[in-house]
Amino acid sequence: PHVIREIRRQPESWCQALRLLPGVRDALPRDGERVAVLGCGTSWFMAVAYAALREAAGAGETDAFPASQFPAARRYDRIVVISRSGTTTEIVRAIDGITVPVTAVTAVEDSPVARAATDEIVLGFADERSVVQTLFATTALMLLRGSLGEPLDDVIEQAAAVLGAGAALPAEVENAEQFTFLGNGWRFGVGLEAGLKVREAARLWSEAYPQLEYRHGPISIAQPGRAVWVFGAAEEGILTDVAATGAVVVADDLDPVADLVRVQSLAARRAVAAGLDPDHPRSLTRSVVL
Ligand code: F1P
Repeated sequence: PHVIREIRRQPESWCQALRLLPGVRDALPRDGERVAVLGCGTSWFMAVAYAALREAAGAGETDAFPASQFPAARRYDRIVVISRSGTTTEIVRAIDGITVPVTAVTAVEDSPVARAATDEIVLGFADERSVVQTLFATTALMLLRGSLGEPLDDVIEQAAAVLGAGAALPAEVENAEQFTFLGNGWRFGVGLEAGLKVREAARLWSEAYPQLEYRHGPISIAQPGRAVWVFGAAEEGILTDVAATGAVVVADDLDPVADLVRVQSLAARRAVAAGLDPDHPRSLTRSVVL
């Protein structure tokens, strides 16, 4: 499958994106600007992660929306749109007629989204053959993390180590029938993306919540044979509550994006093991155009 090759190319692609950073700074939000970040599907989840990171970094108020839900009457200083294809209808519609600067992060230069934007960051080297996004999404997020001044060498090393180790997950996790991803702040965005990979590629049920939200009902379906995967440090009590249900818990101190690479790889392996083509999920096209 293409997706397996694309998953493996991620660390190298992130390095390439970070080298671009000095040249694309002018296209990125300035400190203090009030920013809305829009995307659909995977790109929305990357928007959720970046918005939380930017706000936590003190760079300015930042909101993320699925492009179809953008409240057009709100006043922002800049809109950032993330779209691999640059053709997604909801994004094209959301930025139509917008008068503030629009930064597009895309894989395709000559696309409707790139043409409508005032500034574009084109990550052509991170474009993918698979319908399921892995490489473009994480490359966009790593570039945006780099733009906030985060040191990322360790993350790149962790991801390379994850890929080198292959299937280093306990059998109970590897074979779980259902997955829940928990994460706070920007890790919630990464958790949403992890869940989407499992649904799209492996056609297994999965879900994601902010950590403490999980105890307000969703934990009712935890049971043996299901996995609960925590991104970032676990809140007090979560691990014991989940363990009491018999579900298997995954919690480690990897950077969430490196941890996402583990989930992507697992989703691709599960797809292959089930005889599915992880490059072409049922009922999904490369770009969703209405
Ligand atoms: C986003 C999208 C995702 C979907 C799939 C294909 O497109 O449609 O919603 O999950 O991965 O891509 P884009 O706007 O990033 O091209």
